[in-house]
Amino acid sequence: MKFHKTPGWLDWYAGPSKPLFKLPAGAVDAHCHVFGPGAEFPYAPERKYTPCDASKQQLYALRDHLGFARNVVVQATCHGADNRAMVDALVHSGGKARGVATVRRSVTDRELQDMHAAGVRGVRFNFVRRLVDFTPKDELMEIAGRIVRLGWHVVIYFEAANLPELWSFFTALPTVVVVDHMGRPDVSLPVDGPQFELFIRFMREYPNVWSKVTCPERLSVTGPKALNGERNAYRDVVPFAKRIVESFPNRVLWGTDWPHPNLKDHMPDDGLLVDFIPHIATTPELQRKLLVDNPMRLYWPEEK
Ligand code: 0GY
Repeated sequence: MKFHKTPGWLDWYAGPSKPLFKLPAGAVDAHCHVFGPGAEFPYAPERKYTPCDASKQQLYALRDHLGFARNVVVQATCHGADNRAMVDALVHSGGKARGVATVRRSVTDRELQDMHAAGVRGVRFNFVRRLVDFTPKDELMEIAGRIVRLGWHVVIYFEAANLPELWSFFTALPTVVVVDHMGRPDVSLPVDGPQFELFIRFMREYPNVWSKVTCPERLSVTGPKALNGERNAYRDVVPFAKRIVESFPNRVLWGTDWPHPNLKDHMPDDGLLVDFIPHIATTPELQRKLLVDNPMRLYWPEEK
């Protein structure tokens, strides 16, 4: 089937630079996606956008170029609950990729077991209105109750302004809960203001809550522009991510978010994104936890 990408949508950056920051051995890109290719894995009829294709081969070439050892491939909303493209990427990774799926109540135990065998270790619940029509909370809680038995976790995606209304649902989840992109704070607000303090409280009071300190390119107002010729893009996001890394060093993950769905203003250079890491995890110990120890504990616990 031929798909035409949503107008205004940028293609992913084809010639990423080599990062100056040398990733620690065994580093995991813990948030990335595959899109299609649409001819092989059609996009879901209920999708809110049509991406450009981004194949598993292209993802794994980027992994090698940047110096990562492994990937966590997260189901993107353009594929709905059809996990075939993501699962195909896992099975062709030589054991170097694990995944996070989207499932509905109708998923069978057999399907869950097959996904587990392929390397899936979590499900994603999405509360970002521009990306999905919401699934009722009782259905999500039922799914969480089933996947916890497989040792999986729940990944949640929401905007900071919606945390108060989602709080009671999130805090009732019986699994490890991983928040995408720090709960999308408004980084033009103070890092110690009420909005971000609520997120910090969420992590402090619930030790099962983890955060991905990802997507400065989505959150930044100052943008990719470097200062003084240094590779210091997305500077306004640094205080937020750094605070989470330093407050909860054992519950943070990092990922590229390649191929960066829904970006219309600029497409990040993934090499520059990697160079964001030492600004938010400033010591080798914090870097090792963020990039190796934490993702390995969550996604490859049998190797720890
Ligand atoms: C991300 C962010 C976005 C999209 C998706 O599944 C998706 O479509 O996650 C977004 O548009 O903010 O994590 O990839």
